[in-house]
Amino acid sequence: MHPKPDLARAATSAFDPVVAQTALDGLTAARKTLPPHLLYDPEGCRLFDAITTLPEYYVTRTELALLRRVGPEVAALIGPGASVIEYGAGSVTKAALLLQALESPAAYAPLDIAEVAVEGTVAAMRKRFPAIALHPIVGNFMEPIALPDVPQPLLGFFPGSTIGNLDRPAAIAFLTAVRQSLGQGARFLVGVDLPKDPAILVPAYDDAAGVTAAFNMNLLHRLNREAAAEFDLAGFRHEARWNAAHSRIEMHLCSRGAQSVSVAGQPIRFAAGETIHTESSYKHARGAFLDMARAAGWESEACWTDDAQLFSMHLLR
Ligand code: AVI
Repeated sequence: MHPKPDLARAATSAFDPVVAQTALDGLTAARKTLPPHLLYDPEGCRLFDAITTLPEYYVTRTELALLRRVGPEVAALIGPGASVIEYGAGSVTKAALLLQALESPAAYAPLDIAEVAVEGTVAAMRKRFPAIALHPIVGNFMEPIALPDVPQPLLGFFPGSTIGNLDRPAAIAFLTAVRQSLGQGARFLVGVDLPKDPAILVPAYDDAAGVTAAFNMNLLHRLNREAAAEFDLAGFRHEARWNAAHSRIEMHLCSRGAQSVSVAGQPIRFAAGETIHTESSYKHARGAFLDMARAAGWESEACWTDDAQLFSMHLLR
């Protein structure tokens, strides 16, 4: 039984009982953890946008360059008149690159749980692609979803290596749900970050300007606001670790000393050096990714990487 949030705290205007319960569940576990989706409040989204342009964060610029390079090959494999379903709605630039590369695409449908994100993406696309039918879809992409009636062939799109933020069972569940939604005959284009030297990986998640640290620490600000928590931010520091056994970068918030922090009225004790694990970013080699894709019913049609082998783009069918 997990402790319940102190509902008297609900009087705080920004208090969110779901965030508070999620925080208590994670912080009372044997190994303290918080789900990565909590990183993305409006300030977290702003900081993540800033991360994508950092010199150390090779992920975004490498994927953009790869997409520019392989766009014509993707277009030749898909053929004319395709409808693109994007899982998540945070990457107007990447979706625009894909639509530009395809031969007379018929429709674009971004799917996201956040209605504002979907509407914003559709508004940006309407200006750039007035001839393409736009279908905003609000929903949870971890579940099979009824798609709008759009012309075939269907091309799912999931850039950014966001799949790396899911552990293996969740990644397989996601790939299975997408397969069920898109149906037989569809393709799925997925951006997947590759394993590489930790000397490149660790700075990408612990940059010199401290933007990723601010992104991680912002989670404590959020809990102070939305979970009636009393974190003293000076008592924690950001840490990025390469976990070779699991081929993943982990982000942690490390307690600088022994302390007790009240969260929704419950005392949460930290030993000196104890951490809250806030995010995993799995780096999948080609075979490891395809193994998960096959477990979800997909086959490989093509796989491209940049010359430095930093990032991969998989086309599944
Ligand atoms: C969104 N996701 C793919 C990013 C990543 O690289 O795992 C999130 C991120 N966390 C810290 N920096 C970037």
